Parts: sequence; structure tokens; C-alpha cells
Amino acid sequence: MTLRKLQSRYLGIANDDDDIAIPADAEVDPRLILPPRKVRMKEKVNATFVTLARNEELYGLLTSINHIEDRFNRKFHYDWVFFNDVPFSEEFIQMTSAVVSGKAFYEVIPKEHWSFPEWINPDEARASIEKMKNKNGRTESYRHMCRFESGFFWQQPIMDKYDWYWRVEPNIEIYCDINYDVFKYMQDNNKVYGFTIAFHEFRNTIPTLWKSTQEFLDHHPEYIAEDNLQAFVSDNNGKTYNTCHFWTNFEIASLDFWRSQAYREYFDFLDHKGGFFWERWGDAPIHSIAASLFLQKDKIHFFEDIGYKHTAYRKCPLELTYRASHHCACDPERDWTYRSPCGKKYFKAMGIPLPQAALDLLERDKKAKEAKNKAEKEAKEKEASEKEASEKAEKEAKENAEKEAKEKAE
Ligand SMILES: Nc1nc2c(ncn2[C@@H]2O[C@H](COP(=O)(O)OP(=O)(O)OP(=O)(O)O)[C@@H](O)[C@H]2O)c(=O)[nH]1
Ligand SMILES: [Mg+2]
Repeated sequence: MTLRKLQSRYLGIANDDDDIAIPADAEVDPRLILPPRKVRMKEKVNATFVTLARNEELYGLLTSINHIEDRFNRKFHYDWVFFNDVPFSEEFIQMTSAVVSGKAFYEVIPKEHWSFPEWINPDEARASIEKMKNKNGRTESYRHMCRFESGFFWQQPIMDKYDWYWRVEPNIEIYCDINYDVFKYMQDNNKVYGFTIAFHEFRNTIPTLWKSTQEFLDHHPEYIAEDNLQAFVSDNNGKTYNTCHFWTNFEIASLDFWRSQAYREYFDFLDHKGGFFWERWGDAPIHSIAASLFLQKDKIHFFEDIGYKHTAYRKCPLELTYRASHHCACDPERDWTYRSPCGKKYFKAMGIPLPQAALDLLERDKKAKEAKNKAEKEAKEKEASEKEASEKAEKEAKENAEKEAKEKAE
């Protein structure tokens, strides 16, 4: 065995440096072997992980960080920026910095980026939030979160030194080894925005978001990219929004996109409409509409190879050989990517066919549904015929008893 072989087998790193022979009797734990430092450093790009979280989410977040580190970052050592609207606790800092293999930074969000702006009356906004509370409106802090993720995280001075970020939330899982530098991939392939799962938004949380977007674009038609991905967000050539969005709890993207004049002005325009507070505009639809309209579609990348779980939804690579060679710990039958109507829409809008494995999965779903419907229909028919037979038998028994009684009486 050689070091190169071990690395490529266990870490998936192709190491071009001189290979090192490892004696057959050496006790080597391959998981402890890291690629040589100079290989790691020269390949790195300016990137960071970024997480907004509360102190009380520490333990769910440690799960996420451990997943990312085990599957990816222990090979690359990218930094991690943590944001919070209140100071991080000592425990939070100690525990997270112990598991992040790059540098960890802890930032308190300035008040002006986590409060009602001057054009929003707080009392009226709070009354409106209260009214929507049970209709997916969530809480006041949730509104600040959506506004921060839409317009402010990339404006924080700590982010200035980075070109790329990967957004991570508490309680996520990464199912497969990631053996290449995803940030470098984005950079080398001229990608801007990367996602894993696409979803529908609750329509009642964004009633005027599309109208506001159209109004903005009427003033700035120059921001609409040629060959964009509008068909992902609109089924009728831009008349209405179909509510499809990239799920932003996972994002690997360029910070320069949010820093662009187009996005800055778009966010500012939306912010002044007050939709974060009068409705419940989320960062996911806003990011997705911007990416779909302001970018050429080939700048958007679907990370088909990253196994990912957030809440009950998961993305599991379907190919058996891929899953085996990347040590995936997920059940492909539970993959949501291609079952999601918005996932399918993405492929259609890109003009690319669904992978064969996805078509097979959907075919199995169809057959399973047909079999279920058939079984239900048969069960109903059986129940009806049994009921009919028992009613008939009851009727006959009654008639016989009446007949007997009559004969006795005679
Ligand atoms: N510091 C801080 N972080 C928050 C707050 N609200 C949400 N977050 C973080 O913002 C991100 C999104 O919040 P979630 O509550 O997960 O929102 P969501 O992803 O739309 O909802 P789920 O689908 O339920 O996960 C997560 O990383 C949270 O930890 C808050 O009030 N303060
Ligand atoms: Mg979440």
C-alpha cells in the first residue's frame, strides 16, 4: 500500500506529489491521513462556510458541522463564519471552533440589519405578523432572518474577504463523501449559484412578490439576462410566479452575485415594499427569482452528487456505483429531488432530460401508486360483495324464521 493509494481510496484525493510507501505492517488509520499541506493550500479559493444560528441551536449545529467536516472540509480546511443577532455564548464558541478545521469567526449582526427599517411602523408590522401567525407567517424574528439572508449577510464586513460561500443550517446531514473542492469547481466552471433541492413556496406568504419584481424589472429591463432560467419560476412566460424556488438552507454560491448592482437594487426595491413584514417574503424565493432572471441559466448548478438532508427532505444520489464509491449513507428510494415538481421543472427549464435513474424512480412510484389504487379498489369491492352476501344471508334467515313461525302457528 502507498500513501497515494490510501488517500485516493479513503479521501478521494488524487495526489500528484511524490508517493510514499507505507510498510505492510504499519498500523495506519487511513482516516487520519490528510493530503499534504501544499496540495491543499495551492488549490484553495476564497471561500467560507456561513451559518446564522441561535445559541440554543448549538447541538443541532454540531451535527451539521461534523457532517460537513467528515465528508468534505477536513480535506480542505475552509473557514466558517457564524452570525447571530445576540452574542454567541462561550460554550457555542468553544464547541464549534473545536470542530471547524478552518478558522472560525463569530459575528453579531448590527441592529440596523435585524430590526424594522424606518419605513415600517413596528406596531402595525407586529399586528400584521400576529394575524399571519397561523398561516405560515411565522414569527417576528423569522422575518428579520429572511431579510438578513436576503440582503445583509453578504454585506457584513467579515464576508468581504471571500468570493464564495456555502450556507449551512443546524441539523443537516451530508450523506456522501465529497472528494473535490466544490468552491473551486464553481469558480473553474463559471458557475454562480449552486443548489440541491427545489421546492414550492406557500403562496399566501408572497402574494405581491412577483408584482413587485415585475415593477422593478419595468424600471430595469437591462438586468434580465439572455438565456435565463425564467421557465423555472414562471409557467407563463413571466406573467405569474409558480412559487418554485431553490431551497436556500443549502447554497454554494458567489458572493459577487449578491454584491452586483442588479441584486443590490432589486433587494433594496423589495425591502422598501415592506414585503418581509406585511407579507412573509422568504430569502429562498427572492434568491431564486434573482438567480433565475439575472443569470444565464448555465451559471446555475445543480449538485446532483451531494447527498443532503434538511428536515424531512433529502437528496440522495441515485446511481449505485456512485453511492458505493462515495460511501453514501442514504436510501435512494427516499430521494425527494426528482419527485419535487419544482425539481422536475428545473430540468425542463434547463432543457435537459431527467437522468435515467430518476425516470426509473418515477416509474416505480407510478407503478406503486397504481398497485395501491388497485388494491384499494379490490378491497372496497370485496367489502361491498361481503356486505351484500351477509345482507342476503340475513334476509334469507329472517324469511326462513318467519316462514317457520308461520308454519308452526298453522
Ligand atoms: N441567530 C438567530 N438565528 C436564527 C433565528 N431564526 C432563524 N435563525 C437561523 O436561520 C436559519 C433559518 O431558520 P429556520 O428556522 O431553519 O427556517 P427555515 O429553514 O425556513 O425553516 P425550517 O424549514 O423549519 O428549517 C437557521 O440557520 C436558523 O438557525 C433567530 O431568531 N436568531
Ligand atoms: Mg431550516
